[in-house]
Amino acid sequence: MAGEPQADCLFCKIVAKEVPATIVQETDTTVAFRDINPQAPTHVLVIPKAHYPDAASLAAAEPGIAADILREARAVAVMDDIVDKGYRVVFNTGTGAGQTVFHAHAHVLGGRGLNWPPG
Ligand code: IU
Repeated sequence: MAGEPQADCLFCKIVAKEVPATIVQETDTTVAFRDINPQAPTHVLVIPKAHYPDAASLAAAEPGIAADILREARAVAVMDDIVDKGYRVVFNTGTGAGQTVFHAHAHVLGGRGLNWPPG
């Protein structure tokens, strides 16, 4: 069923604390943890506890939780003190855009200059 944990999903296992992660924030609906392969001094993933394969399907089914993700992304930036310098929130959506884990997640990146356009 939509939103239910998936047995083969790594991020569902992080939500369930079955796989370790450096969790920095947790709410009723979201978990934020440091990316295992950071691309910037701050690289945190904010994920919904509910399983949706990407941000678009999350937003369609649970717009309130999609908003929670954006609010928590900002809270990560405040926590890591990167708001003044600027930061980026990225939802890779689809294999062609670089999505490799099919549980919706926002990348929060900052702490260094970020180029545009991204690669
Ligand atoms: P992507 O947008 O789906 O490519 O992002 C997946 C991210 O999940 C990527 O940056 C990985 O480094 C990160 N990640 C992680 O933090 N812990 C893990 O065990 C695995 C991937 I697998």
